[in-house]
Amino acid sequence: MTNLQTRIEEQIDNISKFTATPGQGTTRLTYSQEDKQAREYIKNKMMEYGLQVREDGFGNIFGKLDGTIQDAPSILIGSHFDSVPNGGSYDGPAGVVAGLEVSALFKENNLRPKYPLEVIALIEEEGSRFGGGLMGSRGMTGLLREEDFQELTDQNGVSTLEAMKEIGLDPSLPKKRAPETIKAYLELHIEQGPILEDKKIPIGVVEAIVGLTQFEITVEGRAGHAGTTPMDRRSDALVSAAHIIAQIPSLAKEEGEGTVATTGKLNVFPNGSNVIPSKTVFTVDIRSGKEEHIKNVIRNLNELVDSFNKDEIQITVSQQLYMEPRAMNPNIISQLKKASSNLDIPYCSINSGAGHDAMVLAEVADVGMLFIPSRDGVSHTPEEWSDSLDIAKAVEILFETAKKLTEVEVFD
Ligand code: HGY
Ligand code: MN
Ligand code: MN
Repeated sequence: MTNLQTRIEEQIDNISKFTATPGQGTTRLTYSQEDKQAREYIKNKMMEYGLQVREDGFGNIFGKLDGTIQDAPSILIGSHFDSVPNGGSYDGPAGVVAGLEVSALFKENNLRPKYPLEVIALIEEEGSRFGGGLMGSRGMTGLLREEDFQELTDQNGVSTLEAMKEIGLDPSLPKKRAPETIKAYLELHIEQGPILEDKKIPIGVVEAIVGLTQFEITVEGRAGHAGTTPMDRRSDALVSAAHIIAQIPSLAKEEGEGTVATTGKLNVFPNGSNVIPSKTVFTVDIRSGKEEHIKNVIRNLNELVDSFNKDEIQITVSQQLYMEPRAMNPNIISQLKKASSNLDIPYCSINSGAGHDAMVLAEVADVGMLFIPSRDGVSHTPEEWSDSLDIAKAVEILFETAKKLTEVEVFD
């Protein structure tokens, strides 16, 4: 095993230890104690690799290698470091570690870039604590307004600002980053699907990322005694929600073209086995490669909800995230492909069914993404695994590409 591969494995393994559910996968919610541990680890690594470390007012972490051109825009390289509940070790950290190792190669080869290289570790990409997702990148690019950020609370009613302060973060630090300070963004991510493994190809060069939207739907009825309330005198919030949820997969199947729809979260109140539920809150996640399909499913979902919004059942729908499908930058795509060919690393083009911070950064900068295979195509589970050899290959490709984009000065 190469030195690079060993360093990659060690870092992925160390970061995976920062979990609230040891032995049951990675649970690292934003601004949690596990976030704080991972943050300290990442910042120490950045310092060890000679980078200037800072955090912004959202808690995004930046490790900068200065360029020779004064005040030049940076090439950002990284990913997120939060997780889904009971997720895997590679979703996010593989990209952060790849960014760190690209910067280490700059240091080892004593390279001075003209444009700065910045390793970034972004918060709340998954939305597992505050909902929606892509929060760190949306905040940094201004897509999420500061006032909306401050309004966000988790399911215990803890606000973003309170949670930040609990782990010693300073929300008064600069938040939105001027777009002109970013020249490009590169991200390595695990594929989270079966394509690369089926094709036995180690690298996917991402062409486009699906559009996605997330809703939180609240159904309100009336609590009652499970034993004494006659069946014809109930306003059962869970039964209405169940009817809606059961029909959501067919909304996506009828739309076709790879459209998907998922209910991943369902909370029942007051959640007593002998109490007729007074309220349920559930999520709906809709994705497609074409925006028209997303809009069609949204329209059909609203019609479905309206058909249950009657008698003593009240239903409210709140949209938490909407991102159009996003193509990666053609110039960066060709640079990633050229670097792969020059390094004799097999690659193919691939589209992303998962959302990524890259789709947000694409609003303000040129963006490129690489995928590596996920074993058995699984992700968002403790079984998630990718080969450090593939991560090392991606690091080499990103290193070649970053040297070009930062216009490294070649000393003869
Ligand atoms: O949901 C997604 O696609 C990503 O894992 N946040
Ligand atoms: Mn991810
Ligand atoms: Mn994920």
